[in-house]
Amino acid sequence: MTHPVTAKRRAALAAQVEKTVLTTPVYDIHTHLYDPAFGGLLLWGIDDLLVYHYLVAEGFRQFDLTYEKFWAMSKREQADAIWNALFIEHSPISEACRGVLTTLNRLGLDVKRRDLPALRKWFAKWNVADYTTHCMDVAGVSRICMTNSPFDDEERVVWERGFRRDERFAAALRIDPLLLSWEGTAAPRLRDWGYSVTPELSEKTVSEVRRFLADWTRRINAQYLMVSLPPDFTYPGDNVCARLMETAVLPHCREAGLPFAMMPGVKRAVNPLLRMAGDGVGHCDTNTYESLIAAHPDNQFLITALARENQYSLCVAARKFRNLHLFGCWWFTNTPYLIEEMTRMRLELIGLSVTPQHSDARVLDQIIYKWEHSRRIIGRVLAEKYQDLAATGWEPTNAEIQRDVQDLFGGAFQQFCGRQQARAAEAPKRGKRRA
Ligand code: FIX
Ligand code: ZN
Repeated sequence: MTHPVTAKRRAALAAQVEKTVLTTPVYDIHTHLYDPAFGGLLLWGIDDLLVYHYLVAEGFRQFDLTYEKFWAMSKREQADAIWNALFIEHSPISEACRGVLTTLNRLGLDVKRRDLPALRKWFAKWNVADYTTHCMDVAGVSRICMTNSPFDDEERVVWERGFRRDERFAAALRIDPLLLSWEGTAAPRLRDWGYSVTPELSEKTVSEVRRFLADWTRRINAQYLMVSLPPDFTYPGDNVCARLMETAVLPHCREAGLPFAMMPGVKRAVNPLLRMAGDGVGHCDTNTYESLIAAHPDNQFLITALARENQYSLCVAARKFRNLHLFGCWWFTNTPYLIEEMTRMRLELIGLSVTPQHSDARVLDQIIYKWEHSRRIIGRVLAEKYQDLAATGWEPTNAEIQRDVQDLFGGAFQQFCGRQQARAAEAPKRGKRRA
């Protein structure tokens, strides 16, 4: 029996899905935002929006300026240069430019006047506490996960001093220097901080690295550990990164009941003259990640890959490994065309066991545009999927749609994290039974 879906029913389904995705609160699981207690580390406002490194990279394609001249400018001067080059002298159609306009528009500002001084005036009347709440309300974001690195000197002192946590901000322990620059950076720093480590990964050193991870996990109440990886990282392999992962990071994650998030495919400093805007992309070997995940069935892994070329094989890997959870459209893939492609591919291959987006916001206000743009795309793709189901006679109820969207916007992620916690809670009991 066929179930022809009338145009009216298709439209009603699309409207219901759109309403649900636009109103369901989001847990933004990876950002570079900070609890307001971190003071100046939490960026916000028009100048920070304009000097976002995505726009710096685009600005240099139009500027008549040397790198040195641009970097010698004040933040306000850099913002002026970017505004002129990308908004006044050309139409701001790139995703990062459009994002600034969506943000301003949703904040109730008039963008058509193209009046940067007036915009600055509007932002100047806010204080950070009220503005944080306002942005989270406008964006529909209920919880924000930070990226927290003990190797960042400005950030570390705040943790060490202690402060009252804003419960809307969760923490993630970022460990790139530990895994990617052990001898040059991490080992000497750990020694300075009282961990008795040597460049060689002796048993004592590994146990001290675990003590360091445990101390910081506890101090920041980390929800997961995280690293970004170059495209050529290999596992198994005789490299320090793989050895530290195996001997210290993954055992620590099992013990602490936390997933390990990996972000493969970033080539740091392809053009160092661009500073933070100078990183590039390379595709990674999915075999490495399959081998790592297969060798550690008791760990839970989160992955977001930078290269478009890796998205399909990672979806297939996620079908093979229940301890792998894919998340987000990271950085250069956080563009409408690729979000739509990736979301469709993921929903078709792994259904709702995925977190289709994170914002990666570096400036608070960006959560407004990043979520608005992604919600609409996710809604479109999801509506199409429900319409396909309706054609079989399977009518999704409003409650089912709501449940599914909640899963996509943080629920599935939290269930996935919960499994590692459950394993950690079980482990001592298992040990006792064996003894
Ligand atoms: O490594 C990361 O977490 C990246 O997201 C950043 O390094 C990058 O600069 C960024 O902001 C991408 O969106
Ligand atoms: Zn990031």
